[in-house]
Amino acid sequence: MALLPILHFPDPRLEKVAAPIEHVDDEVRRLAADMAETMYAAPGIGLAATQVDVHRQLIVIDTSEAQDQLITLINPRLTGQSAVTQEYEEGCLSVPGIYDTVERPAEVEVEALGLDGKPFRMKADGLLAVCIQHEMDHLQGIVFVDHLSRLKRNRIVSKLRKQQKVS
Ligand code: QAP
Ligand code: CO
Repeated sequence: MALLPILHFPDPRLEKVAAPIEHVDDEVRRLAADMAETMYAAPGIGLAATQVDVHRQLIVIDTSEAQDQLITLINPRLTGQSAVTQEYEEGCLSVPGIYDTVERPAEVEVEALGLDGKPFRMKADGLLAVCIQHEMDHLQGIVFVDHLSRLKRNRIVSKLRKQQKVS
C-alpha cells in the first residue's frame, strides 16, 4: 500500500482523457488499493486515477459516514440519468480549498467492472450521484471548475497559481 501524489489544478495533466482498462489484474487491484488509501488519508470521498497521473478508467468512491463502503468503478459508463437536476456544493482533492455549486442530473445509472473484472450496474442519487458524475468527469479530463462561469474559473486559476508559486 502507498500514498500517491495528487495533481493540483490547473495542471494540464488533469485534462488528459483516460483509456479503458483491458484486463482487471493484480496491477489494477494494487492501483485501486493505493487510490483508496490516498483518498481516505486526504480525507476525501472520491478519487479518479487521472488525479494521480494514471490515465486509465478507474475511480474509487466512499460517501458513507463511517468511510466503510468503498466503491471501485472500472471503465464506468453512464447508462441512465434523470431529467431532474440537483445543485451541490462540490470540492475536489485536486482543487484544494475551493468549493462551488454545480448542477447535475439528480439520479444516474452506471455500468462498470468491479475489482473481480465482472460487470455490474448501480443506481445512485444524492451525494453518491454527484460524486460518481464528478469522478467520471475527471476520466474525460474535466474538473468541476470547468462547469463554473469563465469569470469564476479564471479567478480560481489565478488564486491557485499564486498559491503554487509560494508552496
Ligand atoms: C468529489 O471531493 C466531490 O478542498 C470528491 O481542502 C466533492 O473528496 C463529490 C477535499 C463534493 C461530490 C461532492 C477538498 C479535501 C476533498 C478540499 C473530495 C480540501 C480537502 C474533496
Ligand atoms: Co475531483
